[in-house]
Amino acid sequence: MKICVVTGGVGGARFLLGVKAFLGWDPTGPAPDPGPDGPADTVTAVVNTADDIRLHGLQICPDLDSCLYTLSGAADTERGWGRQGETWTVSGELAGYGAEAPWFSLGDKDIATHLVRTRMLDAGYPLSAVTAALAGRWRPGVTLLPMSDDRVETHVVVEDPDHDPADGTEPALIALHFQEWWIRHRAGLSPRSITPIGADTATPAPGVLDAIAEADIVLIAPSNPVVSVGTVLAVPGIREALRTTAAPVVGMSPLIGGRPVRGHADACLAAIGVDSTAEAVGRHYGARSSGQGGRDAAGDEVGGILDAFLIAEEDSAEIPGVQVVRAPLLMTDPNATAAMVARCLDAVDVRR
Ligand code: GDP
Ligand code: FO1
Ligand code: CA
Repeated sequence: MKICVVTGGVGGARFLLGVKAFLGWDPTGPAPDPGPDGPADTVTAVVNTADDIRLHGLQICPDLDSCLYTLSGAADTERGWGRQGETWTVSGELAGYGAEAPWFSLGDKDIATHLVRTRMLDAGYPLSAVTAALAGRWRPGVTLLPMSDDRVETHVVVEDPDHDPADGTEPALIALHFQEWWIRHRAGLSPRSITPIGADTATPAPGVLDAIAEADIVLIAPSNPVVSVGTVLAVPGIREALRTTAAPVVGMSPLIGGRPVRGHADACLAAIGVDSTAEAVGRHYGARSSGQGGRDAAGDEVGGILDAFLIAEEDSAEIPGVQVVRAPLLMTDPNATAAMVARCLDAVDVRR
């Protein structure tokens, strides 16, 4: 069967480990060799690239790299990003020079990935080709497609944190790159807006629309609904592809008991006026069927993308036009996640 997954980084990568486990694959190994009539099963991930950042002249793609490293067993599973067995010599030296963004730690092994990627990009290869080349080494088993080959960057508008309230003026508004807001400020500055800059003129990367159209099922990973899933949906054509594919579309809540399992999705949801509840996230994604709206990051009414939505057993949700399924939603290990995948298929009567 063909499974297509819309995903961000750390959470989505862990979800993809479960998709591989569900198919009986080694979660951190390559896909099984295809039989004489081609592979029995394929998994294609449409990965968020709006976290990407250029630092020290290097193009860094956090979500693609989290998927690449996690699905090949090279990731530091505790941190969730970057390589296991990492050293930080170059990063320390960069800080010694007062180089930019000391709050963004770059591991020595990780830097090699950015050097190879940047060289290929500078030679004119699109990000999708670069990603395929990097996957040639790591063999993640899942086909990793950037959502777009065009530059899209999430920026967060906040009140200037250096503003001195005593000087009696209003604080200025400044736009921070998502990574600075997320890491340096730990998402602690309340966002006036979160915008994937460049999304409106971006086009889906090669293979993205086909992967969605030809899938037997599309799964929306329990990724950050705003800065991982929302940014993918912001690329023109992708939301429409999800609304029109013959495949059922099943999502799942990244919140359990009203809180993100990790990270700051609640701060992101608040920025777009969505409550941190499974129900609110499900309604935000909206129903494919009755056209009951989802809303985009700007809050505009747009067609919904879901047929079904998994929520944790302790939660409840009423989502017009969407079948709600209660299931254990903690991705404690690939097999637990595989059980979630099985519940997604059951919910929409998709058989292996
Ligand atoms: P990022 O791009 O690195 O932030 O990672 P993602 O956006 O792909 O995933 C982050 C989201 O995954 C967070 O909002 C978490 O709440 C969610 N998440 C992480 N672990 C789990 C889990 O075990 N279960 C569920 N349901 N969500 C999880
Ligand atoms: N996350 C951090 O919290 N601190 C870091 O210093 C950091 C460095 C970093 C370097 C490369 C990379 O691919 C990811 C990195 N991340 C870091 C994670 C990154 O912020 C991710 O985008 C988030 O996990 C949200 O997607
Ligand atoms: Ca991300």
